[in-house]
Amino acid sequence: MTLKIGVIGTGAIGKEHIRRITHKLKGAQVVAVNDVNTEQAQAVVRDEALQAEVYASGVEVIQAAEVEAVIVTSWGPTHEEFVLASIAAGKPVFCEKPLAVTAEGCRQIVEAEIEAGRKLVQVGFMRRFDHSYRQLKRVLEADTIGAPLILNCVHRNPQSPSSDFSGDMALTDSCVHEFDVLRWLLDDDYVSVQVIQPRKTRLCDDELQDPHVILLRTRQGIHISIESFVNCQYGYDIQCQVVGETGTANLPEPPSVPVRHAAKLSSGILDSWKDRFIDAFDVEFQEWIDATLRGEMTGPSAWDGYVVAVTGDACVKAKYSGRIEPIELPECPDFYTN
Ligand code: NAI
Ligand code: NAD
Ligand code: ISE
Repeated sequence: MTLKIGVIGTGAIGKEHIRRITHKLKGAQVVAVNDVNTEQAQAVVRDEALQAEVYASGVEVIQAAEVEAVIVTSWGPTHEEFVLASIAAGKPVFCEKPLAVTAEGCRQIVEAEIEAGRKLVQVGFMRRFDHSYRQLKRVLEADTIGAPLILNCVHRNPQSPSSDFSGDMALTDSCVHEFDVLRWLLDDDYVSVQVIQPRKTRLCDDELQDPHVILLRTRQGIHISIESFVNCQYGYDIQCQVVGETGTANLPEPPSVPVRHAAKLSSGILDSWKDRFIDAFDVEFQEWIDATLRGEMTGPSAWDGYVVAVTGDACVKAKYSGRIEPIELPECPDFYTN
């Protein structure tokens, strides 16, 4: 069986996902694409030799008869409309993060999905599929270092991730990956947050505060510190250390050959999320394709997207109030606990 997919948004990550589905993974074919930049959509069809129709709008992709499932990789502010339209069409939809740019938008998606009566939405939180995060989770589940007490995390990009990266996107668009993967890792939820604005780097847009330090507290009382530094210059660097009662556990570093040369010992650091999470994206999409063909939805849900958006909103509030702000979530609906 082959899952026939429509892709909306053929920019950086849309192209990456189209290539992996077409050339690496099994069980799916891209049959329809759209981008507001039509030439870009046409170029990807030509360059990847796709047998796919270029549609004039995202909604036409969703409604196309040959499209059985949808991938949304357009800019964040467009996601809500396309996810709601996919639910209305009864089609499974994989949406890159963020699910919507406001918590209210995510809540509407949650309500529409519950109303539709079956799980259709998966959010692109690929770190849950990353081998190194899965290894770290196994160490915690085996109780090797006792109960987790403190997490020290780092999310650094060499430069701002996109040309439209502005305002509080470090909190609402970039650290969303930590917000998702850490509650998954700990099987916990957040209760409060404080955001610290350290001395600002000179090597970024004048408007942008960079770096930030985000301090989260969980229901179990675990203290999490996330340094977000999106213009660190030297590379793409993701770190996570868990301090437990009887030891510590670190997220494994991506493998790199240690080189001894010219009186130096060195090893490489990656420079993009594309390479750091290349295997995670492959696993994420193969699992999504397989589950969708079985009529299931097993990955990060619309509820997970909503929780992350509520956390992002609380971060923004805490940044400007300078205070510790509560993170208040309604009870998770039964629909998402089964
Ligand atoms: P991009 O700017 O390279 O691509 C976005 C594409 O969407 C552009 O080609 C744009 O023309 C198109 N687009 C915008 N509005 C549209 C609309 N209404 N209809 C159709 N197409 C539209 O951005 P990039 O880096 O590919 O990011 C896309 C999404 O992927 C974002 O939501 C971003 O947050 C997410 N992303 C996720 C990553 C991850 O690690 N999971 C990494 C990078 C991006
Ligand atoms: P991008 O700017 O390269 O691509 C976005 C594309 O969407 C552009 O080609 C744009 O023309 C198109 N687009 C915008 N509005 C559209 C619309 N209404 N209809 C159709 N197309 C539209 O951005 P990107 O880096 O590819 O990011 C896209 C999404 O992927 C974002 O949501 C981003 O957050 C997410 N992303 C996730 C990860 C990750 O690690 N999971 C990494 C990068 C990006
Ligand atoms: C980008 O959009 C991503 O999703 C990357 O994974 C992340 O590391 C980066 O900071 C985001 O902005």
